[in-house]
Amino acid sequence: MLWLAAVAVLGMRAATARAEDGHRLWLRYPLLEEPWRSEYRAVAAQIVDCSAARQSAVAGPLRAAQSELMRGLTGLLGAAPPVAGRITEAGALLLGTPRSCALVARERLPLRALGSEGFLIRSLTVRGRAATVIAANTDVGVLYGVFDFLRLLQTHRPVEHLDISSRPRLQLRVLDHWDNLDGTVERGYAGASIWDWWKLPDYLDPRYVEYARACASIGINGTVLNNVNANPLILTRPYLVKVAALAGVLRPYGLKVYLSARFSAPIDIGGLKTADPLDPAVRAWWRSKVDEIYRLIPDFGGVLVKASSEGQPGPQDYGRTHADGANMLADALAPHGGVVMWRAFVYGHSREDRARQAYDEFVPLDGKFRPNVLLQVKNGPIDFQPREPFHPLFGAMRHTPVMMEVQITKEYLGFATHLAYLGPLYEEVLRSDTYAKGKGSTVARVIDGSLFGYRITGMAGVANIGADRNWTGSEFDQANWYVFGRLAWDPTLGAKAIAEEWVRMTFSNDPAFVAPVVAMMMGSREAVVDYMTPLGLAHQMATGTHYGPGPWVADNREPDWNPVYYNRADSTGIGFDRTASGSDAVAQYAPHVAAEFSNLRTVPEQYLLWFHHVPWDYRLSSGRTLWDELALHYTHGVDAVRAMRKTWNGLAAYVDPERYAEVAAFLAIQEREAKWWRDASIAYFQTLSKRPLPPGVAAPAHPLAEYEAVCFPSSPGYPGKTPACSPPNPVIP
Ligand code: GCV
Repeated sequence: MLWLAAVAVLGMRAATARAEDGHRLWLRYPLLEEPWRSEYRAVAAQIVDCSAARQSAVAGPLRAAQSELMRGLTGLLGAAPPVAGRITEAGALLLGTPRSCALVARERLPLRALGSEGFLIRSLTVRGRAATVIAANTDVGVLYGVFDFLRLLQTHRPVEHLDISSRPRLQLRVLDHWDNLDGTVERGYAGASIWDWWKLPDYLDPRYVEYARACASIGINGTVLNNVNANPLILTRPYLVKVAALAGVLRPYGLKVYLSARFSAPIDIGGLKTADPLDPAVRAWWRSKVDEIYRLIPDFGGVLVKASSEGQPGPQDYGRTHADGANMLADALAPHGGVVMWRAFVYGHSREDRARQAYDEFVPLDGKFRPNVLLQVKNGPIDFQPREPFHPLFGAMRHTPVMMEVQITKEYLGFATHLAYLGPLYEEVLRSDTYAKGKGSTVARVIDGSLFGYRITGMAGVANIGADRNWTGSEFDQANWYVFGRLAWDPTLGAKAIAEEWVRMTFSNDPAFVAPVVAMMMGSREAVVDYMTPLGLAHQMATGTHYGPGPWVADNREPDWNPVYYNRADSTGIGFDRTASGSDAVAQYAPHVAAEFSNLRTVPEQYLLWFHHVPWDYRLSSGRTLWDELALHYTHGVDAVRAMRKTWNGLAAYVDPERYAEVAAFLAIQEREAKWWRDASIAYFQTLSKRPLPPGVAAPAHPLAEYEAVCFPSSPGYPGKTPACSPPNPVIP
């Protein structure tokens, strides 16, 4: 009882003292206005701590659940509800599992179908009094149920007659941190890493608990702590002790810890001469390393591996296959219940078409992986572009669980300063139909296991989290963390509904604010597509930093690092021919999809230049030429950002000044950079198309040479790499 009271008092003080700097994410729990406060008070008049004598005293998910409920109710209702060991008044909140709470057990609730993480929230009468039960088979299920209940309150939903049951559709819902041991974050735009390796294990930053709460609130149940471009030192004893300390903090919130493993670790830190996966000494080394990890972290989740990819060591260095490499690690992890998430992001520079490579390498290996291996496949075949068609490996691996990797951090979508809500991007790929087993074979059904009967399922998001006060570098990027978790829990949820939840919890429930902001968010990703890479273009960003436009770049050593490799623009037209007359990458899709994408008349225009090299004068469905349409898309992108600014300018009354000002400033940056993208792209492509701009489209403000000369000496998210930049000229014309 004492700790509950203490949490309540602290929670109240905290709620009044802190400025709105975004730190509290969507878990702000501000005092509700009437009539909500009174209505909810009646339903949450008392917390019944029916397991007081046992579980709630022990640090674990049940205690976290009770503490969160108390924190939430204290903030939202303005006072801590009384806590008692039994029901003493109407409006009792009862939480627990049948094992932890006899009252829950007596209700004989239909919990079986909820599995080990699902929950049920039901309004019923217990001992003659109105009560709301938040029940699950496990303590962590109760924790998820509490967050869901608090979400209802935070978003002003009715709670008198609840009958909710929910279970995650995917088993592994993990954040992949590309965090380096020196505190930098690859492709991170929110400051330094939140993991303070220097002070661990002795000092446990309170941020770790806040991180765990935020993850649990959206159902994330795993975290890969270190960059896939992995430093082998993470697997040495001193670092494993630090990892174990972190695991101890995250465990009560249902978060399992995973590590990225460098394939050459047996050489780097093990003193062996080889990392050949078939070498008995190498296999023994990994077995003993994994045993050591599990002695320190008994619930360790497993490893993520980037191997034989982008210069990373891997099994191909020894003439072995990806399956040989993954299976070696899987064999070491299997006795402990750990998994291998083996990445399919592979490409070699000599290829005619990089988009083909992953499919070509992995499909022949389907069925050759151990049962505890998942293939982690990026949403599209190239690399987290503003828009890509779905990766052809979704639907092609019938016997190997495929999990999807999306990027939450916005490496290719304007870093932290561009407002781009990624819900529509994730939704687009999840709803894409692979036709692997006929119509309705969506990517969501591939990754939730229902299409091919995968035994393990999952989704990973490359985290956008850093040590900035607001966690993600901008207020609106918090929504991308949020939507990732919600869709990983249930890929059939809608991006728009999730945006609305987030806006209501993060900012305000006022309809005059919610409607325009949700509309702005829902259009924001398309705006980025338009001003950066419209009509199926991809990878037009400046090399290395991926900051700003570089469609003319052609001087990189490796062909597929050059934007010109992707746009293939010349005097005849623009676009990458991936049909049978070109690289034939389209043949990697199921016949129905391949036929649709191959045909110029049926390919969705949003993928036009991804699959086809199209003459400048080709007429699109609008009746306009490709050139005119391209110019209009770039211009629409800029106009859309202007409209977002206008919308936001009208909303100052609904937002605290701190967050209002930050968003306003970032939208101004975004408008300037959107215009830069538009002008630079049009200026370059016009040198090839040699066509006039259509009516209503302004000429670029400056000559092409000025855009080509822009060059940043450094940029966030690209640690330790010096961009090819001589002389530096960080002036956007
Ligand atoms: C972690 C892209 C990024 C790299 C990243 C890589 C990957 O190439 O630019 O920074 O490396 O993807 O996903 O492995």
